[in-house]
Amino acid sequence: MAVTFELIKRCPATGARAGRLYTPHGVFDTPIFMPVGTQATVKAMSPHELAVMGAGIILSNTYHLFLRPGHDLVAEAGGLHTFMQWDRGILTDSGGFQVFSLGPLRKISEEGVAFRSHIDGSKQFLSPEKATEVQMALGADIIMAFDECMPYPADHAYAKASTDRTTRWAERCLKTHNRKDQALFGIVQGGMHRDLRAMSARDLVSMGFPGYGIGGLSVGEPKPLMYEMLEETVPLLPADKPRYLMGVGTPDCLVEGVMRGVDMFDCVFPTRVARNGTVMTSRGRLVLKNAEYARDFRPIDPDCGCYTCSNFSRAYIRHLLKAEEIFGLRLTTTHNLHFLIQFMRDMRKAIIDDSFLSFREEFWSKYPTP
Ligand code: PRF
Ligand code: ZN
Repeated sequence: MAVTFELIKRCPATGARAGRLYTPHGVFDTPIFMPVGTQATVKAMSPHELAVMGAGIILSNTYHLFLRPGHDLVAEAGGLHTFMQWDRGILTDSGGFQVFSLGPLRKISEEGVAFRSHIDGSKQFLSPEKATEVQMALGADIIMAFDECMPYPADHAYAKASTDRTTRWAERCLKTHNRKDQALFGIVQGGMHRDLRAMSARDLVSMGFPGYGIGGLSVGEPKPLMYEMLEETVPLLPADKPRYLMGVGTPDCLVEGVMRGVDMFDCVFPTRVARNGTVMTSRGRLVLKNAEYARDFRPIDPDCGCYTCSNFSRAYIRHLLKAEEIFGLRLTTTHNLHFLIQFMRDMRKAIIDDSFLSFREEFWSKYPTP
């Protein structure tokens, strides 16, 4: 098996778990946050910098790499790891989310999704078979089934039809997939309907995937509803397989997701907001361009050990951002990624030390209510 999961510790009071993911490109502790490298680069960071801050797996996107530079070219380069010079883990998302974000540019059928490229307007088609072939060519350690991430809200009838189709698509992905050094994860959908979440989880589990994505959440619904859907889904997934909550990565959702038994997360949030000067701390976000930081010579977060916080002040970084110097966004991105990676390490340690609930309590005592 290409990718295996070892469950190391379960929190006695909650669903939280500490585990370890074994891949052909290294062994990674869970819970884990995966930085997003959509176009075969985590924006503004070198692979060396990512490794230094302790990133284990990064996420990249089938949709983008299929359109540009093309999966054939990446395969010719020796695969995505060689092409981008990242020798740790890579997970590719299937395109099932990006394609559905295109709105009027796409048309869904049982066969797959026809869409127009956001780059040149050319006509394109992705199906479960094609998305799987593209991901086999890219060569990530973990690849995702081609699914539909339905819009929110979606009524029960639409959600049922969509979820059943996602399940049929997952079967087609499984049939197409033949790389033994790569794991294919199924993706649970079901909209915001408890019965459909449970149905989706049961149907996918019966197909025996080596791991499960939980999709269709964090699509505009209130957070308590997302937590409720997690509570409906996660207990139905096998305890000895990793669970990955797709597209979620703010500190509050990470704590609440881990408490409900999620092992893996990804989100563009920390890298995207960093590039507009927003940084994360244990007390919430700071918008560094605000005037209040002009003469603030403290680090972003005095408790953070990242390169940025070990060397530079809020006032200096604010100056760089105001002057539109590239180094400013490299510093904010470095901090945000380090912050989340360290946050996951701290949570894992708390789970292992049987202190996860007090970790969560302390987190919420400092963090502003969203
Ligand atoms: N499906 C896929 N990728 C995703 C999602 C999904 O539902 C989400 C939902 N938050 C993020 N990324 N394939
Ligand atoms: Zn920092």
